Amino acid sequence: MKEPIKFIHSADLHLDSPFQGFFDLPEEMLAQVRDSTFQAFERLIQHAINHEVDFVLIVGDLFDQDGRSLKAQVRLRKGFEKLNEYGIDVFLSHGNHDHLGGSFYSIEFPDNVHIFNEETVTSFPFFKNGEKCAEIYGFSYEKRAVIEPKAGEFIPSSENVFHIGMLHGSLATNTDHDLYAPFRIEDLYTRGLDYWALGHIHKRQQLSEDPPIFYSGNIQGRHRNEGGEKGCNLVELSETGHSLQFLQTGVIRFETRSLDIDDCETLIELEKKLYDWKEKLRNESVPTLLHLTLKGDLPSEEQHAPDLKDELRQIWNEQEEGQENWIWIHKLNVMKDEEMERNQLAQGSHFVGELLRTIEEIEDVEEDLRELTQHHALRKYVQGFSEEEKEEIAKHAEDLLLNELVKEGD
Ligand SMILES: [Mn+2]
Repeated sequence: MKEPIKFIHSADLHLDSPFQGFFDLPEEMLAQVRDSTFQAFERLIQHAINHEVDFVLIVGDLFDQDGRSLKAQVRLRKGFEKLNEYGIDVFLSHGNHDHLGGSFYSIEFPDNVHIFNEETVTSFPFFKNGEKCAEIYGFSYEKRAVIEPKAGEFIPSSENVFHIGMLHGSLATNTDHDLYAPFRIEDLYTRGLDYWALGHIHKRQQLSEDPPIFYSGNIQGRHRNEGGEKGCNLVELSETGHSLQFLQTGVIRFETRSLDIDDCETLIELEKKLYDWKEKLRNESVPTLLHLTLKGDLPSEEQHAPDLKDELRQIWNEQEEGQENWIWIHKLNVMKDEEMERNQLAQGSHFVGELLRTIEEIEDVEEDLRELTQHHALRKYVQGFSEEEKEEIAKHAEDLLLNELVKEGD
């Protein structure tokens, strides 16, 4: 009779993600955003303690960058020390973002932490009350990319214990992400493991029911493409089967929403509509960074200042300071017909669609303009670009690319 085990499957902590491009966020909120990956990690630790799990799995990308910040490593050690006090083990592997070849301060973790230290799949036993009850298999990235398939290296022993695989990689059919350690679901099925803990894809998803094959997703969203609830899996394995529960860890949420404003005839009506709508959104949520699209035309009777959109955003955001579950409109769009068309184009699976989506993902053109703004000849005249100017530069670049691409002939 196998002793049941209970553990947390997490991945992609991306501790100390920089969260660039939030220039106008008030200091207090910005501090909350910048600390969110750490806070989410603390929630993860607290879940492990509250649920009295046997161990925690972290499947790669603990750090956001090759050069792991000292702060991230110290906070990580603190969390692990806390788990150690409660007798909870940690099994971790490194992924493409925090591969073993990166430069970092070598911080010693407590004895409860077991690290997969090579690119070949190896395993650790797990003991409970002196009895071995699980074997955990995994590997770490030794360099930034592991392009070989790894599934075949997961070979469970014949022992009558639970066999768990930790794999940081992507489905071979996934074209949206860098294809690391690619696998097909069939490759994992046939290995005979009891649970597959996957990492790398930040969106939580279940690839198979039995055996359970899961991406837990990351523990904290970092931009608009990582929206919604974020967390980890609480897993229980027993002789009779398994049970799974999602535990939320995200402390700031990214949301992309749209609101119809065709029925608003005045700016006052619009103001009121958004206010009511925002209050409804607030009830269901932690602090939120919102990408909002107003669908329709801004009420036309008023004389429009050229920066009306930005002014509205500022007015709406001012109300949020000091709120506990604030909702900050990070990007505000008003969509008219020609933009609808562009958006339709952006949804296509062709090259132009791909290009438009890539442009949308550029949170901040500052990076791309740096070389220009730091040029000595220009620096004398240009201090930097305003949000509006940057938006205009990005829009202009997009138009230029589109024009070139849809140009017929040559
Ligand atoms: Mn990742």
